[in-house]
Amino acid sequence: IKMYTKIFRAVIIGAPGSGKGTISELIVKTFGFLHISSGDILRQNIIKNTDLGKKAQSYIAAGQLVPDEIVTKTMIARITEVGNKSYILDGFPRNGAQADILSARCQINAVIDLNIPHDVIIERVKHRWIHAPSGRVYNIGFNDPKVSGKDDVTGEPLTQREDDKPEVVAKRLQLYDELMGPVLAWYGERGLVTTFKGRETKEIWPRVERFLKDKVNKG
Ligand code: G5P
Ligand code: MG
Repeated sequence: IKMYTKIFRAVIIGAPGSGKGTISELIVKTFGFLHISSGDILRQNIIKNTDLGKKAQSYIAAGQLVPDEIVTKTMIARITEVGNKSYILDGFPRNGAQADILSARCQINAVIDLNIPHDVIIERVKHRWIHAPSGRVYNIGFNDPKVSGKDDVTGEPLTQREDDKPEVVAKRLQLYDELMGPVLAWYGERGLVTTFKGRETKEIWPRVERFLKDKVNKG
């Protein structure tokens, strides 16, 4: 981790369940970047029943986007707080308006686009369990917790996400295609997008790792 000293800012983009959280966790372990996930931040606020959590809950449960002004304020505050550290942004920006605000605030060095077929995603999220306070993600049969139903680090109970119900997943997938198409095109025009296509994290991660090592070393 110590060998990477240049500040690097990446955005990870991909449909719900495409593995943004999973790949981000591997990036954290390998490169020491911070993982800034809008979904994790919102879910932590829901657990703590903060004002933000109260506002966000019904949108998330319905598979809709939380209003821009709420999310943008929260995410820009977090990015500002992080300051001069390398990070990976997961779940933000989520539409053209958010991408505009982000680009006015900081320069993004790379966009990692995970392209996973919908049939794979629909199957995966059925088996997803999370430790909501930390954002740690498990999957039965792929990334099992050491003790069934318990978080590896805290031993606390795991839960399923309210928005992982099949009908909500379908809505999230549709919304993703609608809103992120233009955002990907916008980043694409600026030469920032690298797409990683596949069905499994074990084939995608080595490619992402090589790509980042290359980018980070080149400076
Ligand atoms: P989130 O939290 O940003 P999504 O919908 O973008 O949610 P999600 O569902 O968190 O994305 P992911 O992070 O891409 O998916 O995927 P993951 O959790 O790593 O992997 C999915 C599952 O597959 C896991 O169980 C994992 O273990 C497993 N898995 C990974 N690889 C493999 C594999 O190779 N094989 C198998 N078998 N399994 C595997 O946003 C949630 C909501 O918050 C609001 C919105 O309401 C949104 O719907 N929100 C925002 N609203 C407005 N603006 C924003 N910027 C917002 N950000 C969040
Ligand atoms: Mg996630």
